[in-house]
Amino acid sequence: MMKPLKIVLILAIVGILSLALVFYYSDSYYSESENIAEYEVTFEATWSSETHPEDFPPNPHFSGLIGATHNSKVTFWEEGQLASPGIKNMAEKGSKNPLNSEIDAAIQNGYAFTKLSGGGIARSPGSVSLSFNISKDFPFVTLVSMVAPSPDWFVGVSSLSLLENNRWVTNKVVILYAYDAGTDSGTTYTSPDLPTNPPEPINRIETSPFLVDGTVTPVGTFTFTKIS
Ligand SMILES: [Ca+2]
Repeated sequence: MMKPLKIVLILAIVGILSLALVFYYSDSYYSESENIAEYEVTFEATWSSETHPEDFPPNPHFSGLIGATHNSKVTFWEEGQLASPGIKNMAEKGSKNPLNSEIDAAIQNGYAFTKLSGGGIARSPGSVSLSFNISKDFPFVTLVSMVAPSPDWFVGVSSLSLLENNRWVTNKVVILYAYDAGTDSGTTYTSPDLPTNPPEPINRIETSPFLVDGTVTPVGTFTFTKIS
């Protein structure tokens, strides 16, 4: 017969071990399931003749969304930096190429995880959504669309982190202002092509036609929502 004290001791050890096991597995299960998240982003365009009356074009639209999830080793565009060929073509023509190739190269080099490619907005105001996967090793999202028609104007986010304190954000709203890619010097929506030579750094447009009654007026929002 074992002494009651011994039995209690054994039971206590077994109890602690199984508790530790449960914690170990629930922790790894948690990390596993949370390593990759799925998000939906909705581009809500508000740009209209009411918000931006000056020279407002008759066919206001936005080109197809294009972007990537990536790590900090790659930047596809940044205010104050020159536009890549991909950003130039997106901003001037609404083309996804060669930005597509720049993203593919980043994926091949291990700097990007997923490519985001979706529809545009055929007529602004309007909205469009797309969903994508993102990983904790690649927690940044870059996503752009051309303000069209325009010389080289676009909206988007660059290296926006969806991870805060190692947790996925459930909802994030980004107010979108128009940027100038610095590659065409036209000053109105429908200006003829006028290449900027040499190119200038990307900058937020704080003048006409986005300066409305003394306020730089946004053209829409991106809303990122975690769906799983
Ligand atoms: Ca320009």
